[in-house]
Amino acid sequence: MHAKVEQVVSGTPFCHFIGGEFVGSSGGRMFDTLSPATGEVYAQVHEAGREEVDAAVEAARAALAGPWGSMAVQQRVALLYELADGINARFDDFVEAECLDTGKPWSLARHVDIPRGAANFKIFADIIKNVPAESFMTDTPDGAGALNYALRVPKGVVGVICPWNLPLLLMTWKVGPALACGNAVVVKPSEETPATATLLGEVMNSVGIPAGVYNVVHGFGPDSAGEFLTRHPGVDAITFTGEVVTGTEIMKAAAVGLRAVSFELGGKNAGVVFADCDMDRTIEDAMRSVFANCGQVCLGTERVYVERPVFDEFVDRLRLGAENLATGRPELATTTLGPMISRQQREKVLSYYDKAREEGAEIITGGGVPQVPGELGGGFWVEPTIWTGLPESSPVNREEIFGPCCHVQPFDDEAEAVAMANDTPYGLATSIWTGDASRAHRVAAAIEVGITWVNCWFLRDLRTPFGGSKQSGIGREGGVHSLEFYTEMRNVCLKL
Ligand code: NAD
Ligand code: 6OD
Repeated sequence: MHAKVEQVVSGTPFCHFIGGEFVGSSGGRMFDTLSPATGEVYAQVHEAGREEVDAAVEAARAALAGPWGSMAVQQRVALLYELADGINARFDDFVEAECLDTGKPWSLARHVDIPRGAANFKIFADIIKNVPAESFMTDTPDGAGALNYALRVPKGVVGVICPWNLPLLLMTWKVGPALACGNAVVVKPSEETPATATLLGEVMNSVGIPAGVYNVVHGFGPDSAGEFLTRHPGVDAITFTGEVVTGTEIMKAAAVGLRAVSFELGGKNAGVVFADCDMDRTIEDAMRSVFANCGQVCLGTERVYVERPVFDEFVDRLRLGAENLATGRPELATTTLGPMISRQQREKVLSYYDKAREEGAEIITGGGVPQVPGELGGGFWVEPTIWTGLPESSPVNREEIFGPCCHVQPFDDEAEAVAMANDTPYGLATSIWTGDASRAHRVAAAIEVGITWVNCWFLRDLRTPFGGSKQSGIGREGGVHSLEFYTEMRNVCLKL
């Protein structure tokens, strides 16, 4: 066990969190979790079997039948505020835990992951507090009338299946609204990133969230905790963030018992740069959208279309930016690029680097593995990479790579750019950079994605609908849209 982990997350190895207690697996099954920055095992984790998943679902159900189920909304809201404050009170612990698990630079976790982890509780506490009730006065033949009003009730036990790229942020993005709406949850964090979900259990207890409201079971997907949870008949709804193929499996599991699903899936997002853009700002945004979190962001840009007159300038400036990124120890302020999450993910990304080379891409920069000295030598590093010259039909341009890389392609007019941006089975996000507001509106309306950013990237207002079109997802979360998923409406008709 890494010395730091013992200070940050109590309980070694990492335990499940069930019914307010940290518990191990009955058979003692464990798996290793690695530090992506060094490639070394840094902790062990209990792997849940059916028994632990059953216990977690039972604990969640018991919580709904207990004080949590009858708690006044104001009290729930107050607890969610305390939870957010509890995360902030242990801010540095969360940063360390997240960075041990992912290898991402501390600066990123400090500015994005952990603040959003806390904000996800406050925003949905505010939304549930202010949601209007729906009611209608109805005419009746006798003239007396009737009052129709809708009750908003929790769905029940929600299964939350999480990915590894933004572990706390994406988990609380689901747990926040689920709890605000009065549900109880069973979370299955990614096997790659068990730490912050476990740590959150400590905060839940410290602020007095009733036992069983938040449960965590660790493990893998198929024939492990993920599958046991999504197939469990005691789970009323499933919210999932991850790959399309996994979503397909989870949808089959959810079909049994006709459980509702909300899916946030992969992307192959386009960035469109028009010649009239503010190039300084565009390069700054494009650098983030391609390389932030080492390209492991579902909203990241892997295809960039640039209007021909500024193509060379854009490519050259993006290259300069990429070459200035610095790998290094996550805690150093000078580190701006972390590793891939795992050896497997690194192999996947490098296979696209090979493919691009074989297909004759012009490699603007990168394309390999950087020299990283010392204890980081065993980490899962790859070079930030930019290509041009590949056809749109290349797998490099069609498949989600999820690495620090992009292909840049020139275009000659707006219609061509829109057609290329839309030529994908995915539909998650697009960024447009232009100085022409009319063009921005026109292009945004024509692009088939859930989110279009104009002259920015990953600028989030948590009240807005969030989700993917085409194969990038099912449903929308965010603001009142989350309430639609995490609650059920029941109508009452009262004859006057
Ligand atoms: P993944 O699909 O491999 O795994 C996600 C989770 O599903 C993990 O917890 C895993 O253990 C679990 N799982 C795997 N198989 C399962 C099964 N059969 N039943 C139940 N659970 C199962 O995804 P990942 O590699 O962790 O994350 C990267 C992917 O997630 C990328 O495709 C990325 O685009 C996508 N993603 C999308 C969004 C979004 O908002 N649209 C956000 C983040 C990540
Ligand atoms: O910001 C969010 O709410 C969100 N779901 C971001 C997803 C990022 C994907 O990696």
